[in-house]
Amino acid sequence: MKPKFFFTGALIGGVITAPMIALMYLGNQLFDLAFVPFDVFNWMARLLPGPVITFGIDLMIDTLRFLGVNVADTAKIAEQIMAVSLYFALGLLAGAVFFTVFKWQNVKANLITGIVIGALFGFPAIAISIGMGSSNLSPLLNLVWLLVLFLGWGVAFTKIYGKLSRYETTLTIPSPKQAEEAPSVQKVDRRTFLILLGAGAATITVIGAGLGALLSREEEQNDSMAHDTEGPEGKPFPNSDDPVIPVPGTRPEYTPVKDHYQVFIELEPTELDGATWKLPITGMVNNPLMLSLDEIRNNYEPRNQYVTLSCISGRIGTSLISTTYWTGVSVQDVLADAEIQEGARYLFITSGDGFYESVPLYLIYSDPRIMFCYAWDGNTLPVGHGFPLRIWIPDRFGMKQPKWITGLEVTDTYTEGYWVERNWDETAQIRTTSVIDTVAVDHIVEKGGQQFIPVGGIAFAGDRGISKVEIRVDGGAWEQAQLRSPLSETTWVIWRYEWPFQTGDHTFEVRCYTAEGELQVEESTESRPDGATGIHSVEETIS
Ligand SMILES: Nc1nc2c(c(=O)[nH]1)N[C@H]1C(S)=C(S)[C@@H](COP(=O)(O)O)O[C@H]1N2
Ligand SMILES: [Mo]
Repeated sequence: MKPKFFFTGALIGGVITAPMIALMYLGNQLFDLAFVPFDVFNWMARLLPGPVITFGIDLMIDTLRFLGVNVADTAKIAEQIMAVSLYFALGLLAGAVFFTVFKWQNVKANLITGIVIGALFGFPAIAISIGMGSSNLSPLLNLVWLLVLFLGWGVAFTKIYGKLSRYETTLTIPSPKQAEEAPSVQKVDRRTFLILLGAGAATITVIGAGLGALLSREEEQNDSMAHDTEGPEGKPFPNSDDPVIPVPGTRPEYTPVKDHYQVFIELEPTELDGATWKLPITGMVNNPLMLSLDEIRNNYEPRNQYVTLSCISGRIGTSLISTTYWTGVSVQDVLADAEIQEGARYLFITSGDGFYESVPLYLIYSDPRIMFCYAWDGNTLPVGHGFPLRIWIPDRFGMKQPKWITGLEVTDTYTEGYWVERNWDETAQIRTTSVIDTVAVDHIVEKGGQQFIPVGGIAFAGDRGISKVEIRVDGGAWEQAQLRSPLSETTWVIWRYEWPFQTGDHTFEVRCYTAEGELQVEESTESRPDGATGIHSVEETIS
């Protein structure tokens, strides 16, 4: 076996796998056909043990941060690039292995061998992809489409293999006569063939991927136009007449839905069909239920709540925190209907993407605000945020709150949630935190002949309220900021502080207290396992 065969095979594998990926992508964007690279990646992520995944994610995030990339925006894209690269590498490997075996065994390249290797490469991939069920089309349609692609891959492979072998034999053992007559012709032919092949593959890849990208951009634009930034249901915000105005440069108090941070375990949000979706409530209940989305909306009293949601993996000053208006029904009401049996202790929630979490029943009984949410900002819950149903639990990080709920089981046994199993904190209570969003050097205010620079940001303590925010500059004394009344008792608080102007390099720091007067943890800790702590600071040169 020569390494040369291996490399030639890998090259062929690459030349035919790239257009195949592009065609899959195009099929996915046009018709929602399966995109195998993501399915294989998601499948591996489910199979691999939690700590390996966590390590991989941490490594990726650290690499991105090191490169100075905004992690919130790009972590998913980096993961998706990894998924496509992995699949491409599998294509190279398959090409290399098949080529080497063909050469070694002197296999005849014909339609049959093409179909056989297409099937060998394709069947595991097709089984995984259809098994993951990421496409909403019928499995049969996907099967036919993927068979065409993979058998096409196999046949293309044997065609190229056959051609190359022919050139090789005519070139390596030329009869004297042939060599005299047409050496250059054959050489040009082989080169021309390779160039044509490369050009053909590149063309299909670029056109397929380009069209797909165009289509997906259009989709995004449509998405963002569906939601606007005004108050929900056309009503004014409850704090609209508060005299404390956010400093320019402070993040929006009410996050436009399209800008709400998103976190999910798979490569893409999970799409569930709202028309056929039903919520089964099973286990230790006297009256098992099977609720449609309409039944949930119509049979229970709706509840509305302004909510700030945040992710436990964010560092101090993270952008993985957002605020919107949640509508749903009290979990207490739904469980009352199901008639919980004595001795039951947990509500085990499963999700369409394989996510799961246990919620203690005592917590649900203690807080009627805990809701099954079906609308955000007055509109149907967006796909990326858990359509058709998600749970909200006040004062808990997002990791405890499944989206895309597909099942509820009332039980007396405890099962660790998806992220708890992966070494994150079991309770995951919100960490009291405060952030400086802006030192507004371009918005100097004058009062009584003195100039001030306004400084602004947020403070958040779950549902425990914020009583005080303090700022200090260059390690001086802590000074009290003004607080704007929040949208609700479960959102962040916007604060502002006016600092007597001084030129030079300055360090601004912020800290806050809960309603009960508890100071946030000032010591710096990592987000794992129970949420980052520490003081947020900003450096600014003022001239
Ligand atoms: N089914 C499901 N629910 C989930 C997750 C997930 O990956 N799958 N991620 C959780 C995490 S870690 C967070 S921070 C929140 C994020 O919700 P959002 O994407 O709507 O902001 O969803 C939570 N619920
Ligand atoms: Mo999260």
